[in-house]
Amino acid sequence: MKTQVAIIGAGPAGLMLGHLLELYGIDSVILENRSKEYVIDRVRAGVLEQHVVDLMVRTGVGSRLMKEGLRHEGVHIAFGGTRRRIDFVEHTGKAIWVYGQNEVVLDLIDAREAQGLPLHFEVEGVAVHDIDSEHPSVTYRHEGAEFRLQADFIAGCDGFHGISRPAFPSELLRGFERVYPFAWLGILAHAAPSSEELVYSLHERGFALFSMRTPEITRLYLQCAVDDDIANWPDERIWSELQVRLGTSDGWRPNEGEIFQKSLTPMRSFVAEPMQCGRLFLAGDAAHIVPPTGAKGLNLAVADVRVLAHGLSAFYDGAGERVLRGYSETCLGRIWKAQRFSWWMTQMLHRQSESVDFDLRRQMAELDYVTSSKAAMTSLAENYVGLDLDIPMPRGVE
Ligand code: RFL
Ligand code: PHB
Repeated sequence: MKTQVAIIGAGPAGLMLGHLLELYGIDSVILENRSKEYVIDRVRAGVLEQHVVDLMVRTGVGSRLMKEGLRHEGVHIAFGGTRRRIDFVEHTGKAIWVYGQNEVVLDLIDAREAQGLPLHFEVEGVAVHDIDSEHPSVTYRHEGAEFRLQADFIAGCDGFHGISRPAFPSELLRGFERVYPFAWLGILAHAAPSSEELVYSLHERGFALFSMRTPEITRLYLQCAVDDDIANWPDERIWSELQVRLGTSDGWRPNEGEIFQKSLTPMRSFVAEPMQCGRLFLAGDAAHIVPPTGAKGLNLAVADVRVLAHGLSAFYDGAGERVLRGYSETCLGRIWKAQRFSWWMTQMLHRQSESVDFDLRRQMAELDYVTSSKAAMTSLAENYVGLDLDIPMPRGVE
C-alpha cells in the first residue's frame, strides 16, 4: 500500500491536515487507534481562534460552525467579588468562537468520509520505520490483518501519548516541561448559560471557569488537587464550590442543571524540539501541551498543520525540502508565545499549592491591572484571540 502522506491520529491535527492536503491535491491515509464513536464523543476544547474559524469556513467545513458556533467579542475576569470585561473587538478587531472540539472533529470526519478518503479507526500496533530515508513506512494491524503503508512523509498527529515522538532518537529530541501542582475538574450540565461570555475567576478557594457549548449547555471547570478523585466530587459539592468561586456581588452566578459529564485534567506545559526528524513531522499535542487556561491547544494544533501542509505542497510543487526544513522553526515561534501566554494565565488565575497570602494579594493586584490598563487589556486580548498566522490558504480557496 502506498500514499504520499501517512497521518497517525484522527484528532483535530490529523483530520485538519488530511483535509488541507486534499485541497492541495496530496494523497493521505489517516490511521487512528480509537473507535470512531470514542473520537467523536471525546469532550475537550471549546474556544476557536478566528484563524481556525476562517480556515474551516473558507475550506468548506464551516457551515455547521456558522450556524451553531457562538461568536464572543469579549471575556469576563472575576476576582474580589467583581467581574470585569475585556473587549476583544475593541482592543484587537477580532473575536473568538465557542464551538466544541468534538464538533470540529465530527465536521472533519464527515467531510473526509463524504469524499471517500481513507480514514481507518481501531488500528493497532502502529509503528514508524525508516524515517531517515526517502521511503519511510508505517506498519499496523487492522481487522485482523497486518499492513505496511509506504509513504513519502509521515505526520505524527497522535497526541501527547502517541508513538511518533518516542520514535525520534533520544539524542535529537529535547523536551521542555513544567507540571503544575493542581488539576481541573470539568463538567457539562444541562443549564442555560447565565452569561453570554466566558468568566475566568480567581477566588481564595481556587480557580473556576464558566463556559458553554450551546444555549442549553453550560461547561464549567474548577481547580482541584492534582491527585484528586472524581469520587470526591458529588454534584452538590461541585455546584456549591462553583457558586462560591464564580458568584459576584452584582448577583451574577451560574445556572445549575443536571451534570451529564465529569472529567479531571492534569495541567502541563511541554514542548518537544525539534518537531521534525527526517521524514517524520510532529504536529499538535504530539509536540506540545499547554495548560488549558489560555484555550490554545487545538488552535496551535491547527496552526502547525497549516504550516506543514504548506511545506508539503511546496515539496510536491518541486521546491524540494527547503520549506519543510523550516517547519520546526516556523511553528516553534508561535508555540513558545502560546506557551508563555498559557503559563501566564495559569499562574495569574490559580491558587498555588503552597499559596501564601502574599501570592494571592499579588495575583489580585495583577488582575486589577490587567482589567483596567488599556495596554494590559490589549496584550491579553491580542494573545487570547490568537497571534497572526502568515500562511497562505490552499490554492483555489477564496
Ligand atoms: P489529540 O486530540 O490528542 O488527537 C490525537 C489522536 O491520536 C490518536 N492516537 C493514535 N492513533 C494511532 N496510533 C497511535 N499509537 C495513537 N496514539 C494516539 C488519539 O486517539 C487521538 O485521536 O491531539 P491533536 O489532534 O494534536 O489536538 C490537540 C487538542 O486535542 C488539544 O490541544 C486541546 O483539546 C486542548 N484544549 C483546548 N484547546 C483549545 O485550543 N481551546 C480550548 O478551549 C481548550 N480547552 C483543552 C481544553 C484540553 C482539555 N483537556 C481535556 C486536555 C480543555 C480541556 C479540559
Ligand atoms: C471550554 O469551553 O472548554 C474552555 C474554554 C476556555 C478555556 C478552556 C476550555 O480556557
